Amino acid sequence: MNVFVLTGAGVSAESGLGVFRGSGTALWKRYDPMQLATPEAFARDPATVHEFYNARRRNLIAASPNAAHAALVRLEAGLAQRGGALTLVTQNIDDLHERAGSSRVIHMHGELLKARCASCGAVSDCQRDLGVDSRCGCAGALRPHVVWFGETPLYMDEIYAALETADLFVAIGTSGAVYPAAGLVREARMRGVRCCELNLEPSDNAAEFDDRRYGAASEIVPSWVDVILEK
Ligand code: BV8
Ligand code: ZN
Repeated sequence: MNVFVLTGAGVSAESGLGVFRGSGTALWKRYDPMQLATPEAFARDPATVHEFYNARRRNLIAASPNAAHAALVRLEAGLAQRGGALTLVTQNIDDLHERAGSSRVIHMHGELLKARCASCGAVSDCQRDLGVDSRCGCAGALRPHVVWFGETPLYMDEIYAALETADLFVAIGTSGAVYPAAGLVREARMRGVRCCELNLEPSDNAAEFDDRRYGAASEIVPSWVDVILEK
């Protein structure tokens, strides 16, 4: 059985990372991601955008994966033992899936712990604060390696290819508000794939799902994985 999982900010919420919509932590009251996660904001006020990502990077480094991340590691191993596979696509820019032990994570919106050079495009690991003076070896300016609104998501060809072989599509902890990520469930349905939503509350595209389970990810994801692996 091949399972395609798409995660959003809700899967990292119980690890203390902010969600974009709904009740947020203090960090999100100070900054509006919709205003700052754009190339225009970065061009206009790079120092503030760097500060926004520096605060999230520090928060992430101090955070830990939760039971939902761990359950997806168990799912990956369990499917492989049965000759199947897990494709894990995330909208999140955190590395909590990797730190929990997931072996292949497709970050369609980039990664907070990486930086990209505006001149040569080189992507490098980044655990420290970035600023307007941060430079690449080629002397180009560094920006967070994340996909901002208006920019093209990463790995889309690989993502659509994985949908071709999926037996089940599961969205976890996402509001279904951001495209093209929110359009993936419809792509799955058009291919006749069964779709399931695991979230705290109904997402904007809840009607597109065949099954829907609501609750905190750290509770409903482990119990859902138990059901999948018992089948
Ligand atoms: C693009 C990185 C062209 C930066 C992010 C139609 C088609 C195509 C594009 C558009 C379109 N309409 C509009 C657009 C433009 C735009 C868009 O979608 N705008 C929205 C606002 C309408 N899209 C883009 O610009 C994208 N680029 O379209 O390029 C293109 C198109 C197709 C193919 C090629 C090219 C780029 C979008 C990427 C932006 N970057 N992140 C950063 O992180 O700072 S998006 C950012 O917001 C996140 O990455 C994430 O994707 C999104 C937030 O969504 P969620 O993850 O769902 O998080 P959210 O807070 O919304 O929801 C959390 C959910 O969890 C909630 O439902 C909550 O109830 C639940 N929850 C909370 N706690 C828990 C929980 N669940 C379980 N347990 C809990 N404890
Ligand atoms: Zn460079």
